[in-house]
Amino acid sequence: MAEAVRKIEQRIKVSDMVIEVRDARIPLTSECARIQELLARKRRVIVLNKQDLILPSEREKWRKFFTDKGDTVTFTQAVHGANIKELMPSELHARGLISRLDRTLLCMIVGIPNTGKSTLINTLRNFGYKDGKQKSPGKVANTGALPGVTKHVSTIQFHVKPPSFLVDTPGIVKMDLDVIDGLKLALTGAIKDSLIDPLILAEFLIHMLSMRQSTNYLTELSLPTDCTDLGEILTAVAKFLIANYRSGKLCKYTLDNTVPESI
Ligand SMILES: Nc1nc2c(ncn2[C@@H]2O[C@H](COP(=O)(O)OP(=O)(O)OP(=O)(O)O)[C@@H](O)[C@H]2O)c(=O)[nH]1
Ligand SMILES: [Mg+2]
Repeated sequence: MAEAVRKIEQRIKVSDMVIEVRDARIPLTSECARIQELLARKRRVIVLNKQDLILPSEREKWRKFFTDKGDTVTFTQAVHGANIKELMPSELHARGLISRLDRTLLCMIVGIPNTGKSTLINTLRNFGYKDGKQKSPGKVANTGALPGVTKHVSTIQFHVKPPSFLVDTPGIVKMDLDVIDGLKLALTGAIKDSLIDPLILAEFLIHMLSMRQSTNYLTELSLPTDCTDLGEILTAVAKFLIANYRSGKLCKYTLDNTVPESI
């Protein structure tokens, strides 16, 4: 990882600008902390991706927060291309993120794991080629639901005129994570599931949902809306499964074998 970070830092220094991709569900915790100092000295747009996973009202609150701080932000849904136009060279120029449109553009994509960096690259490339009236080139960057898919730094063209390139990079994890940040990152898929006990993660989720008074799931489990006890919730889930089996909603399998198994 140290080697990858060193390479990324070198490439940032020679790039025109940086797109830092964060997860819209954790706009602060998903900052690329290990290289923040370097990023603060570059022209940068903070892309808050996975906007589909937060409420529009939250989006506007966070947009104001970043804009008031002087940051340039764009909310995207990379999988479906929402707001991708804001990252095209002409728009980057209009927003003061690049100074010229008559020469080659090199743009670094950085972020913590699993924020959608590679997905964004594929979408930008498709959009960029269409923008230049070129045939859609298809997917080039590997993507996947688990963190750590991209292992190497690679450069990908995404626009023809001006010739524009994106540099895909492996996700950079913060070194000294505190417990709460670790749980938020695990819950949003930025760190591997094998590193955290799912029961601890579920308890954290229950706590967060209760703080946001988002407790419809408890009503569905016939539990009081102030229940925060994981044991009670797991028992209610067990009862829910049994009741749904009995009513035929879960599945319609017979429990007996047609032919008794031979010994
Ligand atoms: N809901 C939602 N999912 C998305 C969005 N963009 C990407 N994803 C999903 O997020 C997961 C991670 O996407 P990647 O593009 O591989 O993420 P990455 O940042 O390149 O990940 P690493 O290479 O592991 O650092 C995939 O399952 C994508 O389909 C989005 O806008 N909304
Ligand atoms: Mg990737």
